[in-house]
Amino acid sequence: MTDGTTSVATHHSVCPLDCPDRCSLEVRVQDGRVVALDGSRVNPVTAGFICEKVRRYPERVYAKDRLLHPARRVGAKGEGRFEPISWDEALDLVAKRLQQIRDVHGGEAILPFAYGGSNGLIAQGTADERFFRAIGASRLDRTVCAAQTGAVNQALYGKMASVDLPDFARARLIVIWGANPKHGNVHLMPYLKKAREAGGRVVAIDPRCTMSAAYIDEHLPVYPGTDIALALGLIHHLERMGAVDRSFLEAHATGWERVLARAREWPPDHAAAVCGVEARKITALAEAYAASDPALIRCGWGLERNRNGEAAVAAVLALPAIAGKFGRPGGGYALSASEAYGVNADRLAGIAEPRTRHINMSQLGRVLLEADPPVRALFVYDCNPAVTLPDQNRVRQGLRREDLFTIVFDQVMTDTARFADVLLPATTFLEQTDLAVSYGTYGVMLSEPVIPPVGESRPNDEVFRALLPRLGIRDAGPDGDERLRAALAAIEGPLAGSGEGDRRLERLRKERVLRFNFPGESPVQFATVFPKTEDGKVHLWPAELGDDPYRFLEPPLDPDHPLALISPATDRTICSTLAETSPDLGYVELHPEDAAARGLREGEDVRVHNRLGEVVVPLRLNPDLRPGVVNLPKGMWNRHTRNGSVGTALVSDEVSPVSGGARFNDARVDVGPAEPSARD
Ligand SMILES: Nc1nc2c(c(=O)[nH]1)N[C@H]1C(S)=C(S)[C@@H](COP(=O)(O)OP(=O)(O)OC[C@H]3O[C@@H](n4cnc5c(=O)[nH]c(N)nc54)[C@H](O)[C@@H]3O)O[C@H]1N2
Ligand SMILES: Nc1nc2c(c(=O)[nH]1)N[C@H]1C(S)=C(S)[C@@H](COP(=O)(O)OP(=O)(O)OC[C@H]3O[C@@H](n4cnc5c(=O)[nH]c(N)nc54)[C@H](O)[C@@H]3O)O[C@H]1N2
Ligand code: SF4
Ligand SMILES: [Mo]
Repeated sequence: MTDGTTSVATHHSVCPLDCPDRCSLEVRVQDGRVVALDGSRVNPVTAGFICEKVRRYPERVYAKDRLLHPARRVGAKGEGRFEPISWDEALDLVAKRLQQIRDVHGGEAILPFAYGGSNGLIAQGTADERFFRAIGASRLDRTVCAAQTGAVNQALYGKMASVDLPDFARARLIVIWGANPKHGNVHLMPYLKKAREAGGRVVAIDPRCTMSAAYIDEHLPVYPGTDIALALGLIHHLERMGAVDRSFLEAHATGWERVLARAREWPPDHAAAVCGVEARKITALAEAYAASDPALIRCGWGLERNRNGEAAVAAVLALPAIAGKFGRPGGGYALSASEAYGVNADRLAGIAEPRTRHINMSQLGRVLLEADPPVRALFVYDCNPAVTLPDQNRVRQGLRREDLFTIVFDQVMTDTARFADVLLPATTFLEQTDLAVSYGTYGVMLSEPVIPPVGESRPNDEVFRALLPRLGIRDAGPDGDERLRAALAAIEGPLAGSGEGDRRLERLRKERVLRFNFPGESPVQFATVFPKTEDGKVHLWPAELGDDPYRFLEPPLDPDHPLALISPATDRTICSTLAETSPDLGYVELHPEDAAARGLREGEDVRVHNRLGEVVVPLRLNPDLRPGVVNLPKGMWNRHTRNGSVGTALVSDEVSPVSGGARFNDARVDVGPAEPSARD
């Protein structure tokens, strides 16, 4: 406007990032630019507040790293030099190369590569999936997160709906096991406080203490990868105390005798020697768990990411069955809310899954270098594999292959984007339409654009819809409101308005959220929601988990690299998203004793290393970390470290035995001065 007035408006939106909280937002737009985001009350658990990182989201929308035009590589692979081209040129080029590769080598030579960039139902699994299924591309097994917890929950409970956040306030004992809600699930925190105000206790099991005394009563510093020992030690003591709920188990479970027999091999003293938590604390927790009603376990994702992950999650999820903790609000377990509903992938894609080969995403490096027949085209979107996957150096080596045609479709110039042959600019959630489902709260929300696309960026589904006819597939699937209706119809579960057919979208537009309706307010395990196994029972020794679901594998022993590496989430990023807005993300944490033993001081540059790689970053001392454990934050970009490598460079791409899940918290490293010679 020329008269000096400004236009300011507030719009509703939904945060689609890979975070369980799924906040409903209010977005302030001034003269067509997003100036501020905050929480709204559309999703009741958002309660009007959001995390600090998404408050910084306008920095991403208008970042200097933002991709504004399609572009073609002009420099060497990975160098990051590009020239702008038009969308038509870009789409024609992508279509031509994919068609050539498919004609000569078959569709399986093409690997779609997408994970958690956006949790919206439209952004992933719709037109993109239709495209890759139609051309017979390789299938991607998504194992980089929650593969182990998902497989175990499926095997034991057929996936049962989790206890909802507000019901945490009712629990008398909450065990936060391998989760860090302070950073990764911040809307749980008020309910922990409420539970404590009502006299409940909160115990955290984690190699580092992340929460203050305002939120937790006790912290048990388990050694990484040994939760199976701790959980079996608890079961052992429960049996010794006579606190096993045999009548529940007889009526509702199978395989429990075998679990009890296994736990008899784990008296608390033995468990303590393995997991590093004192025996008296193990017995005290078992006693508190037996005595508390309701008692609730929040199982996170920190404990799954090692060789014993599946066994540990199985033993942890067995606890509420063994101790008879189901059947009342606030009792049982919480893992992922997505278990309350299904999304019919075939319906969402509008096409059946082809019988093409499966590729484990956690092994991208070795796949690019060794797969036979080779992968010749890689189409990356919603993902930043150059930094987020195990064995970073091998991934980079694969991405450097001259004969690999790589398309990267992203919002900003990520470390992966630098390896592209063709770059496609994506809209952010503020510029596109989506349906937001959640793995932490129970509702579906609609988010519609609040600003026009920045630069020439486009939403995922628009791009794949434009590619479909270019590869000769005439039916590009539904568009506009039809695609929203189709996506709503693909949701299987007790979603509000299920009988209303096509009117459901109008209701969603008006009310902004459709809740999942359980009898009563929220799911109560074994009262209103039940295992979805075929016989409705808990399978405590399920065949799906192999011949010995509770087997303990010795952690790695490497005298040259004695420290256990963990790399959990921080409050700065969601995975690697928003790392560009956080220049000080690069650091490593050590316990002061471990630093002193190595003559290392706070703030100096140190080298974290093992046989796979090294990371040079400034040192931070953290007395809340268990001695013997090193913490390198998840989500760094190469620019955050002195040597351009991140924590995943130290993580092997060996995967978990049952579900093929990544093992980010299973590496061993040592830490030394950045320049050893200068010290001698
Ligand atoms: N701010 C923020 N929020 C996020 C994310 C993010 O990157 N940033 N990521 C989102 C995603 S994709 C996910 S999957 C979730 C993950 O959320 P969480 O379940 O909280 O997972 P992590 O942050 O990986 O790790 C949780 C805790 O497990 C501990 N831990 C590590 N190894 C072990 C172990 O062997 N045993 C036990 N008991 N604990 C261990 C870590 O120290 C950490 O405090 O968070 C989501 N929310
Ligand atoms: N060291 C370490 N690494 C880890 C983990 C760990 O514990 N430790 N945990 C792992 C976990 S839990 C996860 S979930 C993975 C996640 O790893 P990734 O799936 O790689 O997630 P992000 O790093 O967030 O990258 C998502 C990308 O998608 C882009 N994006 C967002 N929205 C859209 C969209 O609508 N369209 C398109 N085309 N692009 C979009 C974002 O800009 C971003 O670059 O990381 C894993 N990596
Ligand atoms: S990242 Fe999580 S806490 Fe932050 S706004 Fe998004 S949903 Fe909310
Ligand atoms: Mo994740």
